[in-house]
Amino acid sequence: MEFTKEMIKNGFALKLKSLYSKDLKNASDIQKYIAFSNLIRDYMSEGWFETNQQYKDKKVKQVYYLSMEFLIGKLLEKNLINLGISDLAKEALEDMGMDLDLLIKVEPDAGLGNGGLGRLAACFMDSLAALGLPGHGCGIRYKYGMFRQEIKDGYQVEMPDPWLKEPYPWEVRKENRSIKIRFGGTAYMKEVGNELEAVHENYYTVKAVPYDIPLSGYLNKTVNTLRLWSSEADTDEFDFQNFNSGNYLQSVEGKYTAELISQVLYPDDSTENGRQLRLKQEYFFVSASLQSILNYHREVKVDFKHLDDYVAIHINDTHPALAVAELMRILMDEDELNWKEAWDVTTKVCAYTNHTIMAEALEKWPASGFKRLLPRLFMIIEEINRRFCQEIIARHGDWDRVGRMSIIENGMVKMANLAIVGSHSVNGVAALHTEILKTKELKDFNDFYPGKFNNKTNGITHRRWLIKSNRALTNLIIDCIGDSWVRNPKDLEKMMIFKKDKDVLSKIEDIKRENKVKLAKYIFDKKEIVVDPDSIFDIHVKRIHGYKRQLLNCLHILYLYKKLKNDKNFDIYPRTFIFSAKAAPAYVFAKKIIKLINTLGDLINNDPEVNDKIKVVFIDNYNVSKAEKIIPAADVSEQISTASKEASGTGNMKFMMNGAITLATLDGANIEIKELVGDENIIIFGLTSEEVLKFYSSHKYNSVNFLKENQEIAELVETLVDGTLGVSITEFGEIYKELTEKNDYYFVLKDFKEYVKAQEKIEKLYKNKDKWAKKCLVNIAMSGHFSSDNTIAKYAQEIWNIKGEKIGE
Ligand code: 26V
Repeated sequence: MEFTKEMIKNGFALKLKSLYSKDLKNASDIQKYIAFSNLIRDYMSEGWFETNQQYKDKKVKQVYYLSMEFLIGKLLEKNLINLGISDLAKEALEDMGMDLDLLIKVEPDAGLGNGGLGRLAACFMDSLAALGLPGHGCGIRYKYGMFRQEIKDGYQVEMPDPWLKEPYPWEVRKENRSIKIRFGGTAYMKEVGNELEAVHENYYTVKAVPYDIPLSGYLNKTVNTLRLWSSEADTDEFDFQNFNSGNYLQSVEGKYTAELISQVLYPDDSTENGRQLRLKQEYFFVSASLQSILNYHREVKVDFKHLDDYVAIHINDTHPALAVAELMRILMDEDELNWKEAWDVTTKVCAYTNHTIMAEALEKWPASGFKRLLPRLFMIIEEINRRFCQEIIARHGDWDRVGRMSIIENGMVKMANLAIVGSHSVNGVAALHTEILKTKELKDFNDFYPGKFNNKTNGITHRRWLIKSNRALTNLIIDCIGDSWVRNPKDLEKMMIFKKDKDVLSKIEDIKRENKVKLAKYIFDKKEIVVDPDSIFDIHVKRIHGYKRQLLNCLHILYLYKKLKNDKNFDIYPRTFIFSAKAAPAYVFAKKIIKLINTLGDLINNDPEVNDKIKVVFIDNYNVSKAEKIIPAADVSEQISTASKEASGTGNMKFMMNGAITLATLDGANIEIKELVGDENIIIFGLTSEEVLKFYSSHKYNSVNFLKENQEIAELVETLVDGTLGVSITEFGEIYKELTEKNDYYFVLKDFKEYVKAQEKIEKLYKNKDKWAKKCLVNIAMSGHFSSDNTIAKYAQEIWNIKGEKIGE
């Protein structure tokens, strides 16, 4: 489609009229945003139609990425960039006396995810479409996404996020594609002639209604689909009967319980809390997705014995692992494949990604409740397991091994084991993580299935994390090396020839400073804290978790504060420590860390003896849009997890792409960043993963003894509970305990000295502006390797076996 300014202007005015009977003068901002987004969605509809048509006509193999979370953020600007009309749209609106940025601002940030895992899914969707790959997302349309965080008196307070309060212009409800999902009842096998037939009866059904969101590719005609399922009462069934018999209240209750399923995203990204509804959510969206995928392929008349020629199902973490059993169910119970045929094709279709080795995040369900909720699936899983265990015994004759590998063990259904057994590929998300899976956590499985395990290091879409979020840097790069990198992100490496170019280096510095000024202004507007854009912006943003060690950062700040207070000769280069992060509502320790950060902020920012040297800022309600504001302003990227614990990290890549220097442990993808930029362009410190794992297995680390031998650190730890911080001495008792009685599980104390040294190194390097800018440039130049385009190309080739499809050709 050829776009013109006139077309946009007329189209917009028309939309306002048709949707709201309003013109520009009397429409509200939100109405303008909705009308304008509606117009942009119309522009995508031709591509959307053609894409679907072509996939169908040519029966191309398509991948369906099943994920509990899609942290897609705002879509308007992304879609404008992908259509290639962001400048045109801006000018068109300007002609009408309007500011495009205002419309962008009022769009709700779709926070249908917790953190890295959900954002990765969103980056992957962007890359699939950009590469013209036939791939779609399947997930849940949560009525309430990730909670909105408010800070009151330094504490996190969770507020609901009613992101669907206003109509969401990017989605299309497809009522006619609704699916029925069965829960409860009883299941058994019945003899029919010579065959056994599965019977599932006395179940109740919930209706799954799909809402489709178009996913545009970058300057191509591909528009894939993100299909999110919403749960509704199935009014054809029990509800209707109740209604008829006058039992109105019960029918309303039915509606309520059905709607509950897709009501809210679980805000715990790893802890064990409140999971009753979770299994229901998982089956709900897995069953809806698989039924709809198979309905489609039945319509296009695919031979299900060769389903793997047409379909790949990706299991994003264990949350959709039920896909294995659900696919078996449909193939056998509805399409009459026998067990062997169904199993053969299921394992060829499914692939699984593991995103964590944190034991508490590995899902297990009590078998009894599982059986009650999903009796037919439970039967299938028992049979999968029976056959699997038989094979283990046949091969190894080792019952211990059976115990470790069994899908059902000790009355629990282990989702990771189900996903591994039912998939042809299991991948980790960074080289180290995959290595740990293969040699430690999942060693039995790796021995049993040689070749099944592989690595796919995570990536990020450079279209959002550079082009969209850092326009000035994007323009500078294009001035320097042209724009081939936009399609081939590794071409960013061409920037390396400017390593010694004073002019380019100083432009990089200017852009960084400009971004810092903008963030400083934002911080002042929101928090009334004045921060100096010429100080080092040292940024730690990610979910709060013990292993991510925000506490290590806090202790370092406290250390600087004490030194500045007590030692008149101590001087440092001014620093602004910026944090932004949500804590799981039930994770008490994490919430205390937020209070600690804010307490440090109050203490330090208001103390004239230190506040020209250090400032501490906590930015509320971290989400995708905040990340886009914060990351381009970073000088230092804090990636300081306890080695072995952070599977990959993706924030690390976003910072690098925006020219921050990574301060990191040898964990997750930090290791790969180091290999790319070289030792002189990253600051590494701390225990290695081997050392950490050795300490765990040998029990040789004792934090109380450690504190006895390290007086200075011991004194520092005491300040948490001696009143120095100006709050009750019990306030941080939990944190104190964590470091002492609980033996400092994440090695905060053990790594402290090295962290301080690493921070001193940062300071020294920063003072040499030219050298620092050169390091920034190297980081930017090498960051293209972490574009999710590369990651997705590997998934496509090595796991899914799907090919790019040029739409309209
Ligand atoms: C687990 C649970 C369990 C309780 C209910 C809610 C919930 C939500 C999410 C999770 C999964 C946690 C795993 C996770 O997010 N892993 C992160 O994945 C990123 C993308 O691969 C990776 O960069 C991070 O290092 C890894 O921590």
